[in-house]
Amino acid sequence: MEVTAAIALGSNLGDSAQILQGALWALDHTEGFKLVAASPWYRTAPVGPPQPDYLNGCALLQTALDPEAVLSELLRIEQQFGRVRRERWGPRSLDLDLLFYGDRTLDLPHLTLPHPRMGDRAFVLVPLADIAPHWQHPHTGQTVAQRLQELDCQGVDPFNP
Ligand code: A4P
Ligand code: MG
Repeated sequence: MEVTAAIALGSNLGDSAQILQGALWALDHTEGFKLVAASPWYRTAPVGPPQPDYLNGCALLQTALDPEAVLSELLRIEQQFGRVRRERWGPRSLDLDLLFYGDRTLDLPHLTLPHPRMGDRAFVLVPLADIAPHWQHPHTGQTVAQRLQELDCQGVDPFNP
C-alpha cells in the first residue's frame, strides 16, 4: 500500500539552492518514491550553534517502501551530495529528515516518527504548511497549520534567488 511521507530538506554549506534542487531530483528518481509536492525554498536563521543561514524546504512522496527503507534512501542521497557528519546541529551540505510517514508512530533507536522536533521548528512547519497544512499529528491531534499559528516565524523568509 502506498503511504504519503514528508521530507524536510536543509542545506547551509556550498551552493545550497543547487544542492536542494539536486536532492529533489534525486528523490523523484529514486526507485520506490514518487515525488508529489515540493514547497518553495526559505532562507532561515540557524537554530543551534552559530553557523551560516540555511535554505529549507519540504517535499511529499508517495511510497510503498517501509519507513526504515525510506530513511536509508535519504541517508544515501545525503551522502551522494557530500554530507560529512561532524558536530550535531552543525553546518551541513544536505540534511534530509523524515518528518512523517502517514500517521505511523515509531520509536526505534535510529528512527523516530513523527520527527520529534518538527513541531517546534518554524523552518520545518512553514514550508510543510505550503504542501500539507491539514496533516494531523498522531500524538497531539493538531494540524500543521494549527501548530504553525503558535510559533514565532521570525527568521524564516521566502528565498528569491
Ligand atoms: N533519526 C531518527 N529519527 C529520524 C527521522 N525521523 N528522520 C536519526 C531522520 N533521521 C532520524 O541525524 C542523526 C540520526 O537521526 C540519523 O542517522 C537517523 O538515524 P543526522 O542528520 O545525522 O544528525 P543531525 O541532523 O545533526 O541531528 P538531528 O538531531 O537530526 O538535527 P536536526 O534536528 O535535523 O537539526 N537551523 C535551520 N534554520 N535549518 C535547519 O535545517 N537543522 C539543524 C539540524 C539544526 N539547525 C537548523 C537546521
Ligand atoms: Mg538529520
